[in-house]
Amino acid sequence: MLPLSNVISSLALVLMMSLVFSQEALSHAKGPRTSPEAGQVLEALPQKLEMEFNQEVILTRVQLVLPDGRKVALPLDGLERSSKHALSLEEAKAGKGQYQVLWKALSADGHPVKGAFDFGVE
Ligand SMILES: [Cu+2]
Repeated sequence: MLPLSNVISSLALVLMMSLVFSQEALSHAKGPRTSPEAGQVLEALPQKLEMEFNQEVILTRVQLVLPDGRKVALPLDGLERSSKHALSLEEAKAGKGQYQVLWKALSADGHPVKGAFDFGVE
């Protein structure tokens, strides 16, 4: 017969493994693929910023840092849960230079995710 401590450690191992696998199944959002892409140089600011994640997310904040350093909060699409978001850049026209996007989102697993990338207009 197995000593009780062995049984307990086996049970603990099984429990840990199941936690690891459930985390995998519900892992948080990766990406996003964006348009404009990171590092892209454009001739003009596009009308929309597009972001595509590997799962549905809720965007909680997206800011654009303009070439002159001003930060503009982009209007969000409500609290829509989607893997694809397209935000208007109409309010952010600021000519040539380097732009930075700072974004925050809520993953399907409830974890906040965030990122930043740059693109240029020449
Ligand atoms: Cu997560």
